[in-house]
Amino acid sequence: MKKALITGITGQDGAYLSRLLLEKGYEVHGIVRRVALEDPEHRLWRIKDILGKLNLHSGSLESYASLFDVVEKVKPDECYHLGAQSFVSYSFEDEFSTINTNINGTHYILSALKNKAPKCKFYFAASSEQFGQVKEVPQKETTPFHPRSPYGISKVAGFDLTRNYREAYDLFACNGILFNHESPMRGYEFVTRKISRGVAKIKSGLSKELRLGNLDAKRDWGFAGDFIEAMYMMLQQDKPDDYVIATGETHTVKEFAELAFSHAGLNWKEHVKTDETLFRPAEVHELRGDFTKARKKLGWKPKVAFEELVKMMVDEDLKRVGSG
Ligand code: F7E
Repeated sequence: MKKALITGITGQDGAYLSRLLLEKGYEVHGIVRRVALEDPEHRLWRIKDILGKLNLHSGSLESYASLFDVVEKVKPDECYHLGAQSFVSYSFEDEFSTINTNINGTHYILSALKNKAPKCKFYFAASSEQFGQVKEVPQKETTPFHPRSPYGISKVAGFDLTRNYREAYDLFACNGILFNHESPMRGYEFVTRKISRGVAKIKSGLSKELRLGNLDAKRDWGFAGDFIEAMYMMLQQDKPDDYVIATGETHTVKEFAELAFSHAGLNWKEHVKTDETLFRPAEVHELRGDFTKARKKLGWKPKVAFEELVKMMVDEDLKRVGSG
């Protein structure tokens, strides 16, 4: 039985990926913070129904010793490094902690694998935020990086570390440059889930308005359930490589909101208020990914279209607040 180790198993992608790997017959291990183990109701809600099938280990991306211990104990065949401080806005408020945790965490895990499980295949959750002030549209694997946030900078460093461990130490290490990927399991701080939940609360009378930042920002939004399949596929190839995973389509925040509100029979203009304090100090405007390489080499393509994704998220939140 193959063993997989996932950092960030309690997050959106970890929850989808662990289900996929269990279905494929893997023994699935996850690294979680001690506080999460002590408060499973709130912190492990995304993996609540599969907890009995998972092997959770307490550890922190800030502690080399804890990661080393888990890697030594599990000796995984595949490691998916998804854990990070992943909220871009927050990275502007506390750039030191985002940069320290994200860069060191990636470095620690790579080093632990090199020392204790050198045959383990490694996946790094790289990000479209690395393209930042984009040098071309659409962005592909060869597009130069110009990150525009501490988060983006930390991901560029993680990308380079991953590539360097591949080139210098022969580790089977891949970078998945994933564009935004959303689902009903997305955290509330991200704009898509903020909107879908906001719509559900307004529809059910729990709230009247939704405050948003830059409505003109454009993103290439896909479905997380599709994107995690690409992570798995990358580690099943003969050779490690880097891939852009995206839908190739962009939409504005305004379009997302318009569609989400109208799906619930509401007019977004009556409820959405723009709040200047939610604008970012530096924004990335036209992120759109070219996934040709992933399509040709992995045979991957997105299945869920934008409209379907918005409706799925709104429907699920309507159910959760009890008005669906
Ligand atoms: O923002 C705008 C905001 O926070 C999307 C992470 O998974 O994807 C995600 O990063 C856009 C931005 O995601 C609000 O200014 C407007 O332009 O949902 P977001 P993100 O920053 O794109 C990448 C690929 C990652 O790697 C990240 O980890 O929406 N926006 N109004 C707003 N954003 C938020 N959060 N809240 C607003 O009220």
